[in-house]
Amino acid sequence: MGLLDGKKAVIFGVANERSIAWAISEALHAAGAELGFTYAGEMLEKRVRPLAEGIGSKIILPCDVTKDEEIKHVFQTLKSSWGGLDILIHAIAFANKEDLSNPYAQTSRAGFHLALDVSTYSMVALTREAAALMEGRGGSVITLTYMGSEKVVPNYNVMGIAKAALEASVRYLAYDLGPKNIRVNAISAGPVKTLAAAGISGFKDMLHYAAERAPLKRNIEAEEVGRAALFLASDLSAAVTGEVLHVDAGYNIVGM
Ligand code: NAD
Ligand code: IMJ
Repeated sequence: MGLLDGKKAVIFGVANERSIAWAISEALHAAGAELGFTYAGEMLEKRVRPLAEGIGSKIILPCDVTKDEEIKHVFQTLKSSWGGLDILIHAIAFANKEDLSNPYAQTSRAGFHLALDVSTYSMVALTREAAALMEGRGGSVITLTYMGSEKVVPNYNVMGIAKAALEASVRYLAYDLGPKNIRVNAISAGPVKTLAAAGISGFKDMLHYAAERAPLKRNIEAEEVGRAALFLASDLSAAVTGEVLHVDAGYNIVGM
């Protein structure tokens, strides 16, 4: 008996086996959930398809979240194949590389729009579609955020603004969807060496810095985010909604 036996989950944000979304997928799969996956463009299909097929997934679809028609197609397929949905995982973020190195004040209008479209609005669009498939059965929506929304983290820049808006979206979506027993929460993860982190100059130093200062005196593992997501996806967290759960070895609580 798994915590998620018979549950259907769709995962947005797997790029490779290091993705936080993949660690979450493994945790949900081990608990008995059936998973569907999307990938952002043909380049990533060759990475995502073998991972997904390896855990028996049948639904593997392209979805660039800046394209409404691709989002629609994903949820139409989920409706015809599964007839409903229980869990949505949103683990997507993107900003132009130069906007993560230049001073924040230099962010262009186009760069600002792109970061908030991909990293923030996508959560609203996907949650709206997911909620239609969760009608009458309830559900759990989970997104990924980072402490750069609450405090200045050098170079996080426009992503910090996108994550602040994402966390506020979690609260507003939780309020809207609560009456349908659809819960909406975020996990604020500590730094993990994924594709989204690999391109950041000085990332290794950031890992050391965080590990030295965190109460647990270490960094986190993606699997630990997976287990927190299992909690938020399952009935263990039945009364938790609108929450930002920090999975960061306690780093965020430290003032000095
Ligand atoms: P990752 O690179 O493995 O995942 C990011 C995903 O975003 C990729 O799968 C990519 O394909 C997807 N994506 C980008 N643009 C897209 C688009 N237009 N349409 C659809 N998908 C798109 O890196 P990750 O670290 O696993 O990131 C997942 C989430 O976790 C992100 O929201 C990130 O902000 C968050 N997060 C990461 C860390 C960290 O240190 N790695 C810490 C806290 C939060
Ligand atoms: C990203 C930038 C600066 C500092 C950072 C990060 N720290 C951490 C991250 C300290 C942990 C990773 N993170 C939490 C992200 O959300 C990353 C998002 C991201 C990364 C890239 C790199 C490649 C690119 N665009 C990106 N857009 C968003 O071109």
